[in-house]
Formats: sequence, structure tokens, C-alpha cells
Amino acid sequence: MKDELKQIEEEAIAQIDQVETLKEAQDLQVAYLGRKGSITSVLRGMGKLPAEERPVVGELANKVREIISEALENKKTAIEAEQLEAQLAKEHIDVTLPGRHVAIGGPHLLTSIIEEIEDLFIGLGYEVKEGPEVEEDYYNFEALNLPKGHPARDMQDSFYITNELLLRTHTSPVQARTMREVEGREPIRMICPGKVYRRDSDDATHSHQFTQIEGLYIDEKVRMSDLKGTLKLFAKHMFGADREIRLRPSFFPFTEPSVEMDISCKVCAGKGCSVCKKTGWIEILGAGMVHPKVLEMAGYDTEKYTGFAFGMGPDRIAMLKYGVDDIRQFYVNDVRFLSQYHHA
Ligand code: 2U9
Repeated sequence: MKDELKQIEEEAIAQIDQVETLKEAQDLQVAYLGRKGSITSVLRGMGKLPAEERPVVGELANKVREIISEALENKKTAIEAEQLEAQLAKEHIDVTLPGRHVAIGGPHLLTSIIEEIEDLFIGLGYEVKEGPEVEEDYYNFEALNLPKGHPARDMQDSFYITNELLLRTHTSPVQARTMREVEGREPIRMICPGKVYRRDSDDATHSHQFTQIEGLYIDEKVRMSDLKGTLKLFAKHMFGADREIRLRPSFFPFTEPSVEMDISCKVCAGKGCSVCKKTGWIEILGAGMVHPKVLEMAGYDTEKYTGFAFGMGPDRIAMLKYGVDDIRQFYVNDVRFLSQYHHA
């Protein structure tokens, strides 16, 4: 039996020597060390041995098992190392290759302008409010002193959905809704940015959809000088401390008196150029004291409360600030245009 075990050992070692794959090593492990392997079958015959020989043969069998097992493990480790070596040689990484460019997006120019304006007014205690783009005729027109048949409704040809529903033509209905919410009982300080729609033919200066930001300030003793101070602060913040403002009389159905604000032209410093159409001034926004009728309709006591409102177009502001000559650039989403305004 001892000879038999020795022979098994020699044979196994010789075979392990020839092994080239992990599969072959596995097969040999089963053949020699498995439940039905050669060593197990030798041990099964131990019962026939005289009692004193059994421990000796048992010990030898364990030793042979260990030798074969160790040889197999060594072989497996060697094969695995070889395989890894081969794979690394095949898949080597060229660390000198330039990296792949990952395009990172950024906010749209109009979003940046809107956020800049929001930040300024939040700092002055205003709330930012949003409202529906599909709006009721009542909030879009009636509540703003534009009753049915009012000539100013023609000024803004609109996208009607039904007789009473339309795409809002300005963000003023958001303010009308807020006034209604507080039932004329509380002061309001709010701005509302958002998309608005008009039935215009698109060209370099018109878009059927554009953006607006409007502001509303209602409280006791709000005066025209409060409006002027606020607008002056806004103009200097957005366009630079060196810009002057002027207010010209104007007309809007929802404000009385109404004004338009110009800023001094930076290109020609007031001397007159093509940007300011030789006037030295550039129109930026419209504003005024909220019409008493608008306050009254919302339930305000006009003896006690007054207010101012203003409206502007972020599209126009962006065009002036960055020299964009076509409003459609903001809406065709050409990344070559938009990415110029991504600031890290
Ligand atoms: C309420 C009362 C009054 C909002 C106002 C303007 C003047 C104005 C235009 C500027 C360029 C729109 O983007 S634009 O085309 N807006 O001139 N907007 S006062 O007045 C309001 C709003 C809401 C309740």
C-alpha cells in the first residue's frame, strides 16, 4: 500500500508538471484528491491491513495528499499569474493619450439674467412668485383694467385657447392673482419672472414667446420717488454704476401715471450712436404707479394703499448687455451660441 501511495505521488507530480490550464488542474484535483479519487480509494482498503500498520499508512496518505494539494495550488497560482501577465500586456494603457472631453452644460443666458435680477430684488425684500402660462382672460386682462373691447387688447394680439383661456401675454396676471389672494389686506413686494406669448411674426427683434420680469410693490404711502429709487438701483446694478437713468411719460392701462425708463448709452457715452439711435439713451423698461382701478378691483382701500409696478424683458436686457443682435438666438438652442455665456 505504501508503494501504491508513492506511485500515486510520483504520477500526480509528473502530471501536474504538464498542466497548462486551470481546468486541467481542477480535473487532477478531482482525480487524486476528490471523494472518488485515487487516494481515497487507497484509504478505503486500509481495513484489510493489520492494525499496527494502519496509522503508518494513514500518515503517509495524508502526507501524499498534502504534497499533491500543494503542487496543485502552486500550479494554479503560476497559471493565474501568467494569465494576468498576458492580459496586462495585451491591454496596456497609454497614459500619455489626451483625455476625452466631457461637455458640461450651464445655465441659459436668460436664466442667468433672470437669476441676477431675482437676487437683487430678494435682497430688497421682494418675493419671487410664479403663475400659470395658460391663464384666464380675467387675470390677464380684466383685472388689469383691460376690459373686453379695450383698444389695448388689440395692441397685444394673443393666443386664445377658448373664449376665456389664453396663453398669458405678460406676467401681470401673477400679480393680479396675488393681490386677490391677500384680499387687499396686506402689503405686497413681489417679482414674477416667466415666459409670455404674443401673436407676433418672429424676426430679429420679435419672438412669439419671450420672457418678462415684472415687479409689484403695494403698501401704505408708496410714492413715485420710491419707484424711481428702486429703478435707479436696478439700472446701476445690472448695467454699471456709471449709467444714468431718465424717466419719460408713457401710457399703460394698469398704471397711472406711467413711465418708461432709459439708461445712458455706454457705447457713445451720451453723444449718440447706432445702439441708442443717436439719442444717447436706451429704453430698458416700463413702470408706473398702480392704477387705482386695479387696486380697487383686488379689494384694496385706495385711500390707504398705493403701489408701483414695473415690467421688463430679460431678452432685451441680455441683447443690450451682450450685444446679441437676434432674439431668436435665445430659442433655437444652438450650443455654439449658448455656451459663450457659461461662466464657470
Ligand atoms: C399689476 C399692476 C401693474 C406692470 C408693468 C410695464 C409697465 C411694462 C413691458 C416692458 C417690456 C413688458 O417685457 S415688456 O414687453 N412692461 O412696460 N409693466 S408697468 O404693471 C403692473 C403689473 C401688475 C397688478
